Amino acid sequence: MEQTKQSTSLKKIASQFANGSKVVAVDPLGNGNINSTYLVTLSPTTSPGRFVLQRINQQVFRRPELVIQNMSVLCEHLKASGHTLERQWETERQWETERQWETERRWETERRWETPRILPTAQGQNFWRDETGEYWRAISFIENSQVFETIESLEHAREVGTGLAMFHRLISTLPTEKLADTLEGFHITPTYLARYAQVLAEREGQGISLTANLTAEQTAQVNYCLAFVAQRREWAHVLEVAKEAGHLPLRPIHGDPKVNNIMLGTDGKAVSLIDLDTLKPGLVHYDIGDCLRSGCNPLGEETHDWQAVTFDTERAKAMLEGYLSLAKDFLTEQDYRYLYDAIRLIAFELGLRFFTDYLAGNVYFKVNDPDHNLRRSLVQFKLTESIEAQADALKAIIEALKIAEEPT
Ligand code: GN1
Ligand code: MG
Repeated sequence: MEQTKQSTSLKKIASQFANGSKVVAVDPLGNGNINSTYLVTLSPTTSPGRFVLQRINQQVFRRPELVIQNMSVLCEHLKASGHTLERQWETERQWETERQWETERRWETERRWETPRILPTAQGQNFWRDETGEYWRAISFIENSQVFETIESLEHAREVGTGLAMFHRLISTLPTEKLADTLEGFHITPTYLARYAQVLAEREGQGISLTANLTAEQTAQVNYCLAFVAQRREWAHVLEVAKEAGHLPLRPIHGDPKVNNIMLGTDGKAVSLIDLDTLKPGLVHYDIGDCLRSGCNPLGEETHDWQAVTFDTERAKAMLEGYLSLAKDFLTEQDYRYLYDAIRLIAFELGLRFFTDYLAGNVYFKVNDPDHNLRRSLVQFKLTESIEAQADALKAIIEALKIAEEPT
């Protein structure tokens, strides 16, 4: 009954963006930890027949309209800079000119590339607010492509790296001032450390031990996490110190380029970076680190077998090769210098974010059970440990790639 009610209202919401077409189905899409995402199917005579519908989590994104605005800024930028080479007009149904369907194709690299776009409501608005104040938006669906949860081969790893570089190149000419800071402190590790200290202090203030009511196994896990963070507290400022020192510049970034946000076409080539919620100014190092912590963990970030988690340097090499094949032009000597730290840091940072959320009572990331965030943090900390254990090998890979990519 509940389900029927929910899907009826989802259909009603989806129809705001359907421009008069009949909404046939609204199905959950992907497994995001923050927003709720659906795939909307329109009646078979409609083209394109599908789009993505998303409810923006206002607990996380306090100003959802800015998240949407950033995406529109990107669309405008791509259009203005001529990266929308192929225009497919929706003449059949005589949609307004703003509802043109565009794809970025064969831009410089002779590869198909598409960037998801905001689809307006019939009133021309970029979002729709329901009666409870929730923000909903519609985004174009990238057809003829596939999402993967984990890396399937070294070629896949290479394509994931190439896709990230493709996106970085496309947005590199977008002035950062044009992008709003939609999530203050995002990927600023010292901010996460401060929040962690605050949560620990609050728990202490309640006078209840962190391990009260836990099993012996859970107690050992919590103690492992506490010690893990304590041992890396000082080093965790590394990228922010480099930024402050002027070694690393602010650039537009994706913010969340994990494996399942980099879509591959039917030919196995990267075709799109989706999930543009965290498009904002930042360091490309956050993106590179996030992409590698996600792609080089063969067991995936949701595994229960956290003790077996390792970082695969072969995949890292392939991903970096792919990345540098398109991004070498805009990487400086300093950028290379911080690559290893970035890979180590973003894995650590995500572990810290999950662990803090576990201690805070799971208020940020969606969870399936109360220990979910604890398990996720153990996975990221084990991954960090494996990165640290292979530091020399990873640094040698980066150095060799740097030399290979240097202009002769
Ligand atoms: C969150 O919701 P999702 O899955 O797109 C998070 C990312 C994390 C990721 C870990 C805004 O992304 O930073 O890396 O979970 N997004 C936000 O899976 O915090
Ligand atoms: Mg995301």
